Amino acid sequence: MNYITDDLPIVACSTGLSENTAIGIIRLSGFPSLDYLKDFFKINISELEERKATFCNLYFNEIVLDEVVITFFKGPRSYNGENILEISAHGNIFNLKRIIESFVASGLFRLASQGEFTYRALLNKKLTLAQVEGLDALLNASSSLMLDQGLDLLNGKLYKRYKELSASYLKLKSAIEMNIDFMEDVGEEESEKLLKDSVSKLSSIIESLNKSVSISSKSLMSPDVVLVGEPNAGKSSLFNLILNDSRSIVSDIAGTTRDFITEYISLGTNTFRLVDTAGLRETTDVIEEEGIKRSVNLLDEGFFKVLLVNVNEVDDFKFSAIKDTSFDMIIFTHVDQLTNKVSVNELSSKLPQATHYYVSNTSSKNNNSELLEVGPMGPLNNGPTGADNSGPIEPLSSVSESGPMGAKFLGPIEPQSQTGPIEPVAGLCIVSELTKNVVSKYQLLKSSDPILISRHRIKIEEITQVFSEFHHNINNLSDIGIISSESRILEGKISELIGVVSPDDVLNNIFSNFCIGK
Ligand SMILES: Nc1nc2c(ncn2[C@@H]2O[C@H](COP(=O)(O)OP(=O)(O)OP(=O)(O)O)[C@@H](O)[C@H]2O)c(=O)[nH]1
Ligand SMILES: [Mg+2]
Repeated sequence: MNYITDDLPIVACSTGLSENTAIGIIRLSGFPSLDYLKDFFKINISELEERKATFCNLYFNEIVLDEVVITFFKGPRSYNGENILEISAHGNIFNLKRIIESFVASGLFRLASQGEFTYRALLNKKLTLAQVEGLDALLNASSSLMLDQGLDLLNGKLYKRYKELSASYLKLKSAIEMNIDFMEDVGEEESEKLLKDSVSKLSSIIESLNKSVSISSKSLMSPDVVLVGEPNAGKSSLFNLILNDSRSIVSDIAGTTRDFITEYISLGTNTFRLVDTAGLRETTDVIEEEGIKRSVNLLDEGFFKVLLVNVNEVDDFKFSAIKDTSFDMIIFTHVDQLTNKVSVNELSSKLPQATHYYVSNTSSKNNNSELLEVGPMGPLNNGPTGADNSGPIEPLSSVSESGPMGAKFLGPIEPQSQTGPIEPVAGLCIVSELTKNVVSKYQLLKSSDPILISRHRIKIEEITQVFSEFHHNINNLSDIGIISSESRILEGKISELIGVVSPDDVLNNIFSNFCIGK
């Protein structure tokens, strides 16, 4: 797609043509004056007041096409700097198409390309590249985080961080120039101090930007809550419990779920994809193996990772592909089938790392929770006070609550912080604990100012890399000529990030995402 287009007047529907709606908005842009439109409106069109809605008929070849409301935005005080007329017509798809075809058939307008209204706004300096990218994010976002990012770009919040980067770079550049040209006037010590100070300021800005891109954008934009575990651990049971529906097949045949199953859940203002996966085990069955491979991939990319473990089978836990995964939650299931006294804390030490540990049945069965001992647990349980906590937990029935479908929940266990006997939290069930943890992790990541636009992420990574070499050379007191030439590479990258330099492929990439009429 090539966006170096002509400047002919263009027309498009800005509200989409995929289904009938009450109102559809057609936009005309780039016409020389209102007089240009006189054959379409029998009112005194050239006297039309700016930014004021006017009800009138729309004509083509002397025939009324529709009753419409028109609003005129005179360039350069318009969205893209050109004369724009917005026509609110009846939103029947056929009606809107007929109107657009009439404008094109008149020979006075051509159909706009994707994003062409906005492209003209960029050319006419009504929007910066960052704002255009913000619009792109806003129009194509599939998560509330991406919507927020779009707004941050549009209103310049993110751009402010980039400006700070650019200003800090310029300070460094002048410190380098001073070092080359005016060292004798300023003095060696002063000049080197200036250089070091400006490098360290720039370094902290780049570090903070780098932090903002270090979180996987996939996991933030389409966050998956992934349930994994060995066959029969109770993944599908928990999946159904969360959905309050028998969506996934539950059976005592190990390997029931062969491929992953997904459903969307709304928590707060965010939507998460809940994923039930194939039980992890070594297998010679090719199809099951493929299902397991997919499960592990989903886990790697997942936003919130939950490991379910049958509390009776921890010693057998051996699935190597996930042993280095850091889980958000480990849930010990099948508590009701306990036959021997076990220590949850001891069991945890045989499993991958996790932030939270829970004990909960995932199906309604009798329990043997008096056999479950929470603590002491060695290194994982060294809390601040170091108190001994070897007591068995309270019997399940007295402290837990039946969740949907009769699930029993024994309470959260926080090995790192727990010092006394675990007091299971009454009145909670595992589903609400899980959802609470998912939401709070998402809120935490959201508050860390992540940058999600992929072009920005790539540029920030490039800047970090170039800067690290540059920094190395400064620290090693390399030749100031080399430092100066490296700083120019850095400058180029920063300019690209800010959008001062926007190669055609960048523009094409952005605008190819836009819908027609924007
Ligand atoms: N006693 C008891 N049974 C449970 C518990 N959770 C699940 N089950 C039962 O264990 C069996 C396996 O449960 P699923 O939910 O199908 O297990 P899964 O992890 O999805 O298993 P695969 O799909 O084979 O990987 C079913 O018969 C469940 O009813 C629990 O906490 N206690
Ligand atoms: Mg299953």
